Amino acid sequence: MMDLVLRVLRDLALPALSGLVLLALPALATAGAPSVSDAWARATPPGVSVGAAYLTITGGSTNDRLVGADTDRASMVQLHTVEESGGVASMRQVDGVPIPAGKQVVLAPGGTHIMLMGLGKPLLAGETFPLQLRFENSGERVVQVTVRAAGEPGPAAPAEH
Ligand SMILES: [Cu+2]
Repeated sequence: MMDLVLRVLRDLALPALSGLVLLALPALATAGAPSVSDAWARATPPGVSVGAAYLTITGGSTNDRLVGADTDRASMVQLHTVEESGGVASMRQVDGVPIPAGKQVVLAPGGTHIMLMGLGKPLLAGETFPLQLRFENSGERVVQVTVRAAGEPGPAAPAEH
């Protein structure tokens, strides 16, 4: 198999070969990257300009960090955690969420979430929208976020907070 690949490569003209190498590099860079599943958000009522997105990230073959996100639906997107002090829960912006190799990290209501601020229009149950995630080591990736009705628990968060 390798012999065949080498023979094919040898037969290719040099420009085509360098093109192949350019194509192969991004694929190599993302091999073993974290995987993302169950991206969802709760529907927002009319007039409310903030929302949150949640998802499950499974660490790849090396440690990584979620360092940011972006979507056309919101003018500003931040990573938030929820902290409790004196019985009061409050949100705090963080500059990254560690994604240890092979470990599952669940962003869910009551905990770490992706805060969507300045929503141009409400998030409607049943629709989906693209969310771009930025990882420190494995780069950018776009996931589709499913909007769920306000009373509906998320796939990774059966308990209501
Ligand atoms: Cu928040």
